[in-house]
Amino acid sequence: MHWTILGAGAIGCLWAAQLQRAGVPVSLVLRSPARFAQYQAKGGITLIDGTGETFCPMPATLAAAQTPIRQLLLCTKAYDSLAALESVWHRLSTDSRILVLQNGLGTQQQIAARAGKARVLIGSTTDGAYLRAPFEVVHAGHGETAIGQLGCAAARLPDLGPGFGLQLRQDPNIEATLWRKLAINCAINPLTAVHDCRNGELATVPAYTQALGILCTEFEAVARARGIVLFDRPLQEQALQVARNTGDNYSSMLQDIRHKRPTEIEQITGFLCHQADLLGIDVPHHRALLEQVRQLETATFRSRQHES
Ligand code: KPL
Repeated sequence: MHWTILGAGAIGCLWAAQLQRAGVPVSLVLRSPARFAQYQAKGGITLIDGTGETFCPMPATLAAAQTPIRQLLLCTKAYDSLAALESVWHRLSTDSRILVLQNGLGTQQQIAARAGKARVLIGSTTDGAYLRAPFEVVHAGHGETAIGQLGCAAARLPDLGPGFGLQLRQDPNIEATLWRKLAINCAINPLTAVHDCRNGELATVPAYTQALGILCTEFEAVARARGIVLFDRPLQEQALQVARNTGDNYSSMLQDIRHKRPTEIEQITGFLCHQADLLGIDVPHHRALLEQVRQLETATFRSRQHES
């Protein structure tokens, strides 16, 4: 069955290219006429991975088109996902299925509330990918995508065809998986954004490692109070392992700051601070980072306005 991809960032392009390569009918939705024209000039996505470069041609439509959508992969930035969903709402029917794949927490629940839990699948991925240029994606690290449904342990994996080249896992407790990813993102992303450093430096610069340790302890207190089981070792060890494994990379949050784009801080650290408030738990170090990243965003936004 046809897949429609909304959100042509790194993960959206990776999934679109993999589907096309597996012989599954797939198309993109682009929301602005300028992006649509930019895509039409290329006519496809270039996938760069261990097998070399593959050009994967596929059609695209503007969000405002009328073509019905049966299976939607929603993989915009978290802060944009509700607006993105609204832009194609008129193309969805009660039979349409939606797979949401994004960072952070909070918006998945909002999308499930808007569309109805039963037709929304939620994913969490450890695949590493980045855009070398618009619609040209590098699959930099092979991971796994866990997929499940909020409040339902038995949801089935969506039909992606037998030749689909990404690793998938049916997840009976996707909410806990999202919390684990959130824990890693809360420990690594804001720190790298404010220190303008590679992930690996969090494990080699003592002051950064110490700050990461405090963030992990604060996070664990919230997770414990929420009854969320994180990892089978302390969060600090797990986060440092991820920082080392992705040592040469710049976190997605730092990349957003450097490219003067909005970050997902509200859906990552902002979500955690909100949960902590509800539980009456103090998370002063996360709160301080939330403010610092907000200030960085404001400063980069002002400098972008100044440039244009
Ligand atoms: O997911 C990540 C990101 O950059 O968003 C990693 C590399 C794991 C850091 O949190």
